Amino acid sequence: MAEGFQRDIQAYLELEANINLQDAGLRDLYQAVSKAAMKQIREKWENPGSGKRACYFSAEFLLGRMIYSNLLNMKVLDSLRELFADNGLNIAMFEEVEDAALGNGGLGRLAACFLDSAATQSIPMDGFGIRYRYGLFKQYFQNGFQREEADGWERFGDPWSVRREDEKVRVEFGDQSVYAVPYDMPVIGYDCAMINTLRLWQAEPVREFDFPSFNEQRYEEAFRERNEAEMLSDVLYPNDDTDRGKRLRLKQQYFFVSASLQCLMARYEARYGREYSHFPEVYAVQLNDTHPTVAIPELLRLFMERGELSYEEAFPIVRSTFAYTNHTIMAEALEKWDVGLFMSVLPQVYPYIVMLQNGLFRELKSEASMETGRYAIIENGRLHMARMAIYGSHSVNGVAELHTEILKRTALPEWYRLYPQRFNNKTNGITQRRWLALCNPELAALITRTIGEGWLTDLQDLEKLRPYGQDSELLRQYAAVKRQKKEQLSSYLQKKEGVCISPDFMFDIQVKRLHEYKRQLMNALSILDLYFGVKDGRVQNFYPTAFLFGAKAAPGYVRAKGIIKFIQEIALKINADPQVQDKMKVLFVTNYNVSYAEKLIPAADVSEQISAAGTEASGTSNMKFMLNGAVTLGTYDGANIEIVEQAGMENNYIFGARVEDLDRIKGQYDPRAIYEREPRVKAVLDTLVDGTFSDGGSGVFRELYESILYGASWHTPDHYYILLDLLPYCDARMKVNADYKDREDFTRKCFYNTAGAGKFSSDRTILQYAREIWGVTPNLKS
Ligand code: PLP
Ligand code: NBG
Repeated sequence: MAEGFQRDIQAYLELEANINLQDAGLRDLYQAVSKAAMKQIREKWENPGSGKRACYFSAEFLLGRMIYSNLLNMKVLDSLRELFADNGLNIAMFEEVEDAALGNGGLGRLAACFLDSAATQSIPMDGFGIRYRYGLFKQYFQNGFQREEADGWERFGDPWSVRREDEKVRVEFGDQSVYAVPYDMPVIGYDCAMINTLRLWQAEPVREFDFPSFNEQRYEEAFRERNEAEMLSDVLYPNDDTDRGKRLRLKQQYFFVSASLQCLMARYEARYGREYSHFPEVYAVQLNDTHPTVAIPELLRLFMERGELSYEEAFPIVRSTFAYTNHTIMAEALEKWDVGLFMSVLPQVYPYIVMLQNGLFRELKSEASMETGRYAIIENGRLHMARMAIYGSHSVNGVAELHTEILKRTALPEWYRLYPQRFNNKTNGITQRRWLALCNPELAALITRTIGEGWLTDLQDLEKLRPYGQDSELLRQYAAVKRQKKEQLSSYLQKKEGVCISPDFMFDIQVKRLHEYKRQLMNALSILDLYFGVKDGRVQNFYPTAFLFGAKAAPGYVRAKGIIKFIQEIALKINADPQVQDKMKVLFVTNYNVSYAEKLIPAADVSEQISAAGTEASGTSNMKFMLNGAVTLGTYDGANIEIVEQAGMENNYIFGARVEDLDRIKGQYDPRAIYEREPRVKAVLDTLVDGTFSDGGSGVFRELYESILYGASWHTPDHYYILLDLLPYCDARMKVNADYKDREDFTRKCFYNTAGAGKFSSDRTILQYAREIWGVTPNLKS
């Protein structure tokens, strides 16, 4: 492949851009390399095989930069590096190309990892979503406050997509009708094991524009239809929980769901006509959270209207088709739609939701003990999407063991009682291609030298590393890799952020969306406690540490933005204090995204995973840190539990209240008592209100202070138990700091984390979905 690939790059440049390799600019090179790669895979891509396919419906795919991972999976990255080097070029130039950030955070990134894993494991699975013109906003800081700007991810074009004009479909709303035009991206498995498709729909007007209005110079009117159509796929909603009640958001959901189902129906009917009973033998549809749940009544509608099936005939087919993944138990993120709004946007779908509700009630009545109220899909003028998702699916899964248990016992116990066999767990995973091979080639090479390259497609192979935990020469090399990644990050930060972070420091990193439950504020308060301790001599022999943060706050989330400002203020103060200069540095990086993650994670010594117990469904950055050899400083929450199970409690730092503890003290939690009792707690919390830091007159620091001590009302102080866990957290932090000084011993802890990460490959996760939910078998011949 490599030779043809190199030839095609040059041919493309000559033909399309009339330029040769040495003289070509970034845009031409990006286009040429990508198109040449597309040519290599075209034939395989066009022949997807005929077996059952899984369809991953997701409003978000946080893909990141595609060029390197595609070339890695095609195994032509090295050959390109050589070709470029021979011509005085460096493939690092493609770092200018924007990430495709068509997702918010964990949920969207999981979808992207699943695509990579399914193609690698030869599982026929296609993704279906929205081709947002603007992905997640770009973040910058002004005087320490987050500001947002539009993210035009297509600045260098989109050579990885193919527009399929002939497969466009109409999508109808109560007040609007639009075209959905598919753009297909190849999803290239490792070593081209399989090439699946990510189909993203773009909204376009049915009429280009209104000519009569145009002639009369009424331009706004002439283009109204176009604007209103394009708006549907214009922008990703920047919340990583739900935008409740937003009409446009509901339209976006129906837009991609309706288009995707029409596409599946057309393919199905080409084979079986309107005999729909075989549908679940051909397609398994996974609903990524409740965002695509309107697919359930929509498919019911299509069967009943097009196939003239009765409800009794159609519903079992629908139910056998869908499976639902829950990604959060946070009440505010469980989608509910106002019935009036829903009816005005989707009048044709609503009657089918009523049918579902009636069907559900009939089922409940036959189970004598069941009381219908707690199950109602339509309740008090609102549609409960999670309830509809559970009723209309044959499988409901959580994303880590603890999370699934909480779903069964606490969040959805009535549903678990009704359908116990439907609930199952699928612990999340990450792709080791992007999150080790690509982002940490130095460690990848060391691992391959030691145990061979099997880990690239079977991460359990990392177990073979374990015996080397006693091999000081290997540990020395492992430590040298970490050092190298820290040096690389350090020079990147110098260039990008203008801040000097010495690679001699310990790197302690918390990167993830900014959310109260993730407790970045607790991290900040604990840094202040250390700072005060170092200054007044309470903390002795402190190993120099760089505290790094990266996070975007939803633009409307005032408290989250206040927390960013607070951390920025702390950074200013500490970084300017000559007394602690050689001990502490604090940095909040700008515009944390997938590509930034690829630089930060391999350089971490400590991975901060400090959510309040029971709130983080799983987490996936925790797995990326682990794989790259950081210890977890975290709570007993989400997948952290499974991480320490694999890597050893003794190789990680778990602190704080557990779910059972919190259940016990619920209702009695009294943060004010802790605040009064513990002078260190009082000292750090008071900095929010005593003038130590400035919130620019916004009042947001006082609001944060009060949210911790009193909550929104007197009855609900701090849902996330920050003061309860603060001192145990500080203690755990000091323990890490002390342990770090024994460099060989600490390196060994890191090493056992890498060695124990095998379980957390998304290859394992996706194989479980395929076998246990979809009944899709890996197609090994392809
Ligand atoms: N945002 C980005 C850019 C990521 O790469 C990831 C996953 O690694 C996440 C968010 C999710 O992070 P977490 O699991 O810590 O919430
Ligand atoms: C997030 C959870 C994370 C989890 C990812 C992927 C949402 C709604 N949920 O803990 O908060 O890792 O989903 O499952 O984004």
